[in-house]
Amino acid sequence: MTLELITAGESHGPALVAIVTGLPAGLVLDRAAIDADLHRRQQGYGRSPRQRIEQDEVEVIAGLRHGRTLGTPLALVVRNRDHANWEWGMRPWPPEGEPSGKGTKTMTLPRPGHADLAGALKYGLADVRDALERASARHTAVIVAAGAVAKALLMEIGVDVGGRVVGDDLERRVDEARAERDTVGGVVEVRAGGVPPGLGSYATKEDRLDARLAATLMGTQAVKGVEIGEGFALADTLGSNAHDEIHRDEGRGLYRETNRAGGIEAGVSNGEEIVVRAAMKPLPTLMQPLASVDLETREPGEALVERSDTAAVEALAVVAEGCVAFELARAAREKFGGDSLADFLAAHRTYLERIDWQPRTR
Ligand code: EPS
Repeated sequence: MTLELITAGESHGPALVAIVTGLPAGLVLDRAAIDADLHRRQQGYGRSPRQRIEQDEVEVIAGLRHGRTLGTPLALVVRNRDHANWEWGMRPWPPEGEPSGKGTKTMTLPRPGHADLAGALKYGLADVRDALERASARHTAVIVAAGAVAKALLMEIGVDVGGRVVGDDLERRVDEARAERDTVGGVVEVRAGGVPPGLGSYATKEDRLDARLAATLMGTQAVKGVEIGEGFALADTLGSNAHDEIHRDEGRGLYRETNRAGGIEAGVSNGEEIVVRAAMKPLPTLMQPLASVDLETREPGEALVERSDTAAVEALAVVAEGCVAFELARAAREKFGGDSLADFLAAHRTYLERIDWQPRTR
């Protein structure tokens, strides 16, 4: 038993779609909780005017009845309100009539750092819009919706996941960058408490929980680095200072005083808090464009300029939280299985009875 996620949707197309398979039957979902996460993702400092157009909310079109999962594929939809302004330009079928609205001009000047050039070459596209639409971080809205569903499942076994921006001077950096018509990146951190030891496995690379968390975060737009626990700093540390000594007392069972491993050893959760960080590069759509080449004329030019964010780091904190939650929920489904929520919870309870460990909160 595992949890899978497949998504579809373009930034200015009609909607984003996520299908989640492998949920147990009987999980209660709270629409307001999913919408609250969608709202949080939109609130960050430095976002573009696009966020005033979108007011993301989830629609569920399959897999749920009266607020409870059926154990069948769950289909989530988040509509793009901005599509109304792109109706001709992003119409799925060949448009008739005079071009109108946005997205009607062929874009041939790729932005360094976005998908434009790689996508145009790879797929043989004359209009880089055909690449950037799917590559856009607008996609993260539906990732957050799926993550909120995963968090509901994790809450049932006492696992709590939270993301935040690392560093407190983000607003100043955003203001400075905006004044220079530039963009900034940043670092986010996700912590998960209450994760039992034994999620993931060292059996294969694909099973390793740290590899899976790294992959889901690295698969998120603009992420260029991921570390688990003390990550890169461990490379400069002696072994005697790098590992987390094992202790035991009657109240807590087995525990560690330190958590340099970020809650994962050998690709398996060890019962301590999961700590993972992701580094986001500055966004590639610049109001002072970088050098590019016109793909049609092959002449030098300036990269295309269009409405964009100055920063989306606060949004990434919410997205990364959803990504980590989904991966932890997937690992929990693998470990505890069960067609119904009751079966899943019973397997979790039996396991906790067997091991010498007490849940820790974040
Ligand atoms: C994005 C470009 C901008 C962002 C978008 C991600 O879109 P637009 O060109 O429509 O202004 O606003 O992010 C979102 C729409 C969102 O909801 O997060 C990009 O190129 O990745």
